Amino acid sequence: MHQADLAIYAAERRGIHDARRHDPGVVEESLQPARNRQLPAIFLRKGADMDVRNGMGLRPLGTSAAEFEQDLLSNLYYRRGTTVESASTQDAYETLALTVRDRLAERRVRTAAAQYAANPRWVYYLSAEYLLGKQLEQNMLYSGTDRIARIALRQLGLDPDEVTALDLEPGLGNGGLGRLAACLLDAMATLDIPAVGYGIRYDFGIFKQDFQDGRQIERPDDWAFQGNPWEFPAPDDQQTVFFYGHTEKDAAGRTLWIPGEVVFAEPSHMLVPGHGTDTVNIVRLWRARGSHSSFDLSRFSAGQYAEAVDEAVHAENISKVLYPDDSTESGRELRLKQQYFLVSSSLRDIIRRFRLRNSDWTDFPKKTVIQLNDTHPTLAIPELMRLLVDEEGLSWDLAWAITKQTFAYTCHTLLPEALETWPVHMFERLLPRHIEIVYAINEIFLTEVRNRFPADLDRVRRMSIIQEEPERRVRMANLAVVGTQAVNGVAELHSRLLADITLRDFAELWPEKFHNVTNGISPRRFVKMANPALSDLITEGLGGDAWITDLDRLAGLEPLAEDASFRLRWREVKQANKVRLGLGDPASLTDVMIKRFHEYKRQQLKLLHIITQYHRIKQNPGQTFVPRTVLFAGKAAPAYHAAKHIIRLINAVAATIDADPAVSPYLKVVFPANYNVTLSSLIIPAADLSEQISLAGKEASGTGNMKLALNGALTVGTLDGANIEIRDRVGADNFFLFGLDTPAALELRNGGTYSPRAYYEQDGELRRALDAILDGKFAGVGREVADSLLGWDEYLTLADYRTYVDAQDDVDAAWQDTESWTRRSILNTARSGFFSADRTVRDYASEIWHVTPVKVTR
Ligand code: 26W
Repeated sequence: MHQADLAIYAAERRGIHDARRHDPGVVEESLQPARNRQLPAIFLRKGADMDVRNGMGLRPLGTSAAEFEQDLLSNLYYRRGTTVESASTQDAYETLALTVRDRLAERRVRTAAAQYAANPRWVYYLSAEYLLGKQLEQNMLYSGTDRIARIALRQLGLDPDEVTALDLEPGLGNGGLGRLAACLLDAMATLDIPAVGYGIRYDFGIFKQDFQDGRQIERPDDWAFQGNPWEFPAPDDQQTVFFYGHTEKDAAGRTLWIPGEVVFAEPSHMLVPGHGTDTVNIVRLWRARGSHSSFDLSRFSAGQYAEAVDEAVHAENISKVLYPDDSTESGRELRLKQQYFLVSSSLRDIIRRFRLRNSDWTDFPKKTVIQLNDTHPTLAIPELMRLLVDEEGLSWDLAWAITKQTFAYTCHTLLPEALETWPVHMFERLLPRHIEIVYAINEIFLTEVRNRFPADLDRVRRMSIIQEEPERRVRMANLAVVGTQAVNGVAELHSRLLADITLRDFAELWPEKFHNVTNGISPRRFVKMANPALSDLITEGLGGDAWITDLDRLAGLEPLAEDASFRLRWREVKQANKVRLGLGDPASLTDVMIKRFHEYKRQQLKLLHIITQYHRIKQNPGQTFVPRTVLFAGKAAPAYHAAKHIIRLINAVAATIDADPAVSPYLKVVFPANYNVTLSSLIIPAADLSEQISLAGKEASGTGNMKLALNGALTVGTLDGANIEIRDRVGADNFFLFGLDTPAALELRNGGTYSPRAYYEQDGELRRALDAILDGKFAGVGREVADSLLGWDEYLTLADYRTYVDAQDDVDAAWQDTESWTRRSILNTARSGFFSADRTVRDYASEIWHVTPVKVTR
């Protein structure tokens, strides 16, 4: 916004501010379009007489293939403006998407009506990342149109697989945190919980990964280049977001923020259907737009084309691209801008929804619970304070009481470098009002700490939201704990380590605030959709498909593990899934390690086992070995060079083995590029062995481990994250355990005695493996990897090498007893019902959210 406009704007705010000082009812109409919009009568009609279709006089959408075909045709003509003859496959795809979407949109209307009528307590999930996966197959399944759609397409002479192949995957996340958010939204809808997910509609999602001479290269992910048929833009719900500028005190001593930059946040939402219910919630994603006057016509007509759009580009940069880091903070100001953009627009939208049915602020926390998905949306705490105190005129104390009751915080990591802190100077420049509010919150908080722990200056220094040394920074995790009513980890061990170590001071001050909610996954996405053959066998075995929304019913498979014919069919399904994947020999043991690359996840340890096996096969030409296909998949953050060295070495080792006829019959390493939700759904059903080998105490939970166990893979893993709970439930006999546990790892790491070289000296196989790398045996690459392992070896890879290789020998031995392996595979599935995201959401609902479902009537 031009200086001139900003000045007018500042005057207007001062005007409103003064006006409001006298009459709080005054609202900035000019800024907030559509506020206090009257609810259409239909929303106010109560209960049973709520027949939307007839209330809205709409013909019900057909459920037969013929009626679906009719709708396809009319959408092709009226919404795509083309005919069957001249339709492109993209036309057919968009038309199919719209025709399926309509059936969910009808439910959405009824859901919105039922939820507004109920005026419930809402769950708002604030996340900087969502890995939603492809939408078409999901929405066809949830709308029950998958069968009739395929028939209708064929009727029109179109190939369903060719059309559905055009579906796009919104890659608006990095890994575990983003996919968990999507699984939880799916479960909230399936459990009829009134909920809205809020996020950012990045123009460019997680980069596309490719390999060039074994190196990872990144390409921009222009995911919605062809448009996205699954979103509903809602420009009339646009919000205004401020940045920079300064604050002023008015005569009454109230604070006014005069921004230096004003950006518009335009929302679009995607439908989040529940399975087996009519509830359809939404995820609302914000996109940054320049203000109306951000295009400078005078400059344009002067030929200054770039300058003319400079401001608009500057504004739109905020939601341009997802930050591809998943463990190290970028520290970039644009990232902080993204985080504030998300929370300010979302809170204004949340307040708009609250105001539709409520007018007493003290009811706000009764009607609203906001879950912060890690520290990334923590600015929501000072932002709600600013809106309540500065804009709504509430007293500080009332505002603070409301704020603390409204928010809850989930921590997803234990890595110190992943706990975000922002420089105070950046805060002062970008968010001048928020740093004032953070200081005020900190003052109140530290007073409580000093009262409770008098004279414990160290504790005050540790707990302060403001880090003083070496640089003044805002500790977002501390702010998140102080400003919320509940804090949780994502697996039992993780939550315990948070309370005992990472956030110990806070757990001693507020023990009642700390909870555990073990992660879960969507059985619809990762069993029903990813593994239809297994789903059909399970449904047959259990005599019905109620398990899809009641996963504990999988326990009914236990007796079938003793049934040889059921075991045979179980193996046939796995075999078919391997053939479908088409990577490696389907008869071999498919050993899978799929996750983001990070040294704590220890893909380097898997590599040492592969090289060891390679040497064993080379040195024992006559001996037979269990044929294995080792499959890696995953991306490394572009700036994470140590992880990229590991990727390069894996590709070099894979090529070396492939080229060696003495070894390749027994060992193959495959590394499909561009791991994402779609690829995970292809790999997981084909896996025999699940690699969960992180250093104990480092992986907060893991969710891939749950997906693989539910699809019948056996786990080789450490006592880390949710591995522990998986092993406790599937049984120690059905899990290959190895390695140091957390106390032993902490002891070895912090005891100052750990010498990786000692392990190299004393273990011949380990030495030969590392020497092979150092001697350049694998295309001369990997020296950096070997050097770091023989140097500091941060994640004790060499210390766990021997027990890991021994565990892998146990795997080979177990694999050779096919019937017993299949039995253990069935028991893994049967005993993993606990890891449903539905159970996770039920835990959040009963322990933290205290919400009740709203049934959507037909
Ligand atoms: C500041 C950069 C950044 C970005 C993302 C730091 C940390 C993150 C995420 C918290 C990392 C993440 O995805 N954590 C994973 O969250 C999953 C869901 O709870 C867990 O299952 C994984 O163990 C955890 O690594």
